[in-house]
Amino acid sequence: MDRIKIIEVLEGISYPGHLHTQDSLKAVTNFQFQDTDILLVTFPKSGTTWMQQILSLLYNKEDLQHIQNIPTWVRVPWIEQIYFFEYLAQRKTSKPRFFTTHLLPKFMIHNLKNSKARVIYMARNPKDVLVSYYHFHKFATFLPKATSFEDFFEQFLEGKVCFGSWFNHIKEWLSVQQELDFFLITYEDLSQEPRRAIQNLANFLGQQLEPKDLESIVHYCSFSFMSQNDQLNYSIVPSEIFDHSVGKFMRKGVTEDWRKYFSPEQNTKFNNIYLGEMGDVTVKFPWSLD
Ligand code: PPS
Repeated sequence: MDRIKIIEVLEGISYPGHLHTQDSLKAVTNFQFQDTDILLVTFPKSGTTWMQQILSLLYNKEDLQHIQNIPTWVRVPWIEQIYFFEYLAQRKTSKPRFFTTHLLPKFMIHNLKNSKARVIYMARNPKDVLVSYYHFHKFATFLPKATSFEDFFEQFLEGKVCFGSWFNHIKEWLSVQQELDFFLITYEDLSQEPRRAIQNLANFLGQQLEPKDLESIVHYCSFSFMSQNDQLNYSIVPSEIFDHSVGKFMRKGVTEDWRKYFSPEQNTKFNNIYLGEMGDVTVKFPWSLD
C-alpha cells in the first residue's frame, strides 16, 4: 500500500508502482518460458480479465465451478507484477501455465522465441480502450487522477498514459507475430460472435470442445455472470486500491461506448492519428472508425 502513489518510469514508459518495481519489470527479460506456456498479451482495458477467464475455462472443462473461486489475476498472473513469483509458486503443477502481460515484446521476445510458448494477443477498438481506461483512472487509486476526459483523451493519443502508446503496443506485437506461435483475437469478435471466437481460439490451442462445453464457457465468461461473481469482478479488492464508491471494474462491457464520449472534433483528431499510425498495418480489424 505504501507504493500506491508511486509511478515507475522505465525507458520513457510509466507503470503503476503499486504493482511494479524497476526490478519486477526488468526480471521479465530473464523469465524462461516453457514450450507449453500460454501468454496472453493485452494493452490495458482490452478485455484482459475476460480472456483470462476464457483461457482457464478452456483448460478446466471438467470443473468449471471450482475455478470461479480463484481470482483471475492468480490463475493467469501478470509476469511483470510484484506478486508474480508468489502466484507462480501457488499454482498446481498441471500444464499449461498461463500468464498475462501488458508489456512490449522487447522485454520477452528473446526468451519467447527460444520456446514454443503460444501467444494470444487480445485487441480492442482503441476508442473504447480510451473510454474504459479513463473510467479506470477514477476507480484505481494507484493511477494518476484524470483531470478531465479532454485531458485524458490527449494523454492517451500522445502515449503518455501508463503502459505507453496503444498504437506502439499493437504495432510492435504484430511486427513479431511471424516469429511466434501467435493468435490475434479481438474484444469485438468475442462480443459479436462469442461461440465462433471461442471455437477459433480452442482450435489454435488444440483444445477439443463439445457443444455443451462451448455453451458452458459462453455462460461462465459472459458479462452478466462475471460481473455478479466477487472473485471475477474485482469487488474483493480493498477500497484503498479500487474506490468502489465511484465505479466498478466490470463497468459496462459493451462495444462502441466511445460514441457517448467523443466530440465530433475529438473523433476527427483520433481518426487522423489512427490512420497515420496504423496506415501500414494490413490486419483487418472488426471496428469501424466512424
Ligand atoms: S485491465 O485492468 O487491463 O486488466 O482491464 P481489462 O480486463 O483488460 O478490461 C476491462 C474491460 O473489459 C470489460 N470486461 C468485459 N466485457 C465483456 N464481457 C466480459 N465478460 C468482460 N469482462 C471484462 C470490462 O467491463 C472493462 O470494459 P468497460 O468498457 O470499462 O466496461
